[in-house]
Amino acid sequence: MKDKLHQLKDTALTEIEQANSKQELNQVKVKYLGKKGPITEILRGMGSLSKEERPLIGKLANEIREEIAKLINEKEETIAQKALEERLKQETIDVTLPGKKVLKGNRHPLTRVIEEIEDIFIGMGFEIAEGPEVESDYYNFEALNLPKEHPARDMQDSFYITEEVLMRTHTSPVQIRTMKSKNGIGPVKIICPGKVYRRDDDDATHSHQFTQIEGLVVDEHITMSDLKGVLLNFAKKMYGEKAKIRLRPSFFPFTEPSAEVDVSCMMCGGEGCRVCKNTGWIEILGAGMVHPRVLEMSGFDPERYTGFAFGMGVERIAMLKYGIEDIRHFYTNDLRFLEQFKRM
Ligand code: FA5
Repeated sequence: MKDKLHQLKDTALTEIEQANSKQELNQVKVKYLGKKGPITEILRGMGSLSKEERPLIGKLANEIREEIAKLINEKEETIAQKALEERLKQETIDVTLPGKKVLKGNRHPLTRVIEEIEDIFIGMGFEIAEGPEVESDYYNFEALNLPKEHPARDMQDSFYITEEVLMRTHTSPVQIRTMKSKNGIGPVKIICPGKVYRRDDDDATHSHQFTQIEGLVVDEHITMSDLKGVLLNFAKKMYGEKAKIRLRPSFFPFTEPSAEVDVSCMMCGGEGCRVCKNTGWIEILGAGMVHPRVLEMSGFDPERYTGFAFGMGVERIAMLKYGIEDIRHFYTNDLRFLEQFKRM
């Protein structure tokens, strides 16, 4: 019986030694320490032993069972430790590997130009005013001296929502809203940047949605020379100290007199080139002295107050600044185009 127990111990030790996984070790545990295992069987058959043998064999069987259990526990820990080491090895972070590049966005060229223009005018004491893109016929046309059926409405083909509501065709309605909010008391000195909409066919220089910046100054003793001075300063800040401007007579129902304003060609410095069609000048905005009727309709006394206003297309200014030949580049969001403005 003694020999049988020692033999049992030897095979159990070999099997524990050879077990390489938790499952294999579990099988060994069940085989030797389970209720139907050989040691339990020996202990159960003790009744057939002699009185002297019984305590000896009982003691030995218990010792061997304890030793097997101890070894199984130790092996369990070794296997768990090994598994942990294996996992840690696999999960090791290699800090020397190059990191994943995080793509950084940049400001849209139109946003840049809007901010640049805003900064120039803020530097001259202007404030920024905003208004709704969905506008009433009254603010977009009527209050700007463009009554219904006025032929000059054809200058701005419109997207109507109802008879009385439309997508604003220019930023000029913000002039009216601002003047009305002042209850007839000057001064007013604002610029109004924002999106505008026209039923124009899209081509290289026209878009059905584009951006304008409007300017308005109303106070006592404002003259056309104030308008010229402000616009000349703007041109110099935007296109360089050598920039010149010229005013050509024009017509807008909301200004009298009205003018188209040209800036000396920034490509050739006024010499004449393809961009300025050899004239040396490029048209950048419309302007004029606020029509007395517009002042009156907005609550200002035209006997006391005068004012000037101007409106420019931001895309046009940006195209000239960066040499962009097609307005549609601003809206198609082709990264190859946008990324060129990353470092500017
Ligand atoms: C106006 O919209 C007047 N409200 C400007 C103004 C304000 C004049 C205050 C006097 C006093 P005009 O329709 O010319 O004017 O438009 C102004 C600028 O918007 C143009 O010079 C041009 O640069 C730009 N523009 C006009 N239509 C389009 C279009 N479809 N796509 C892109 N830019 C356009």
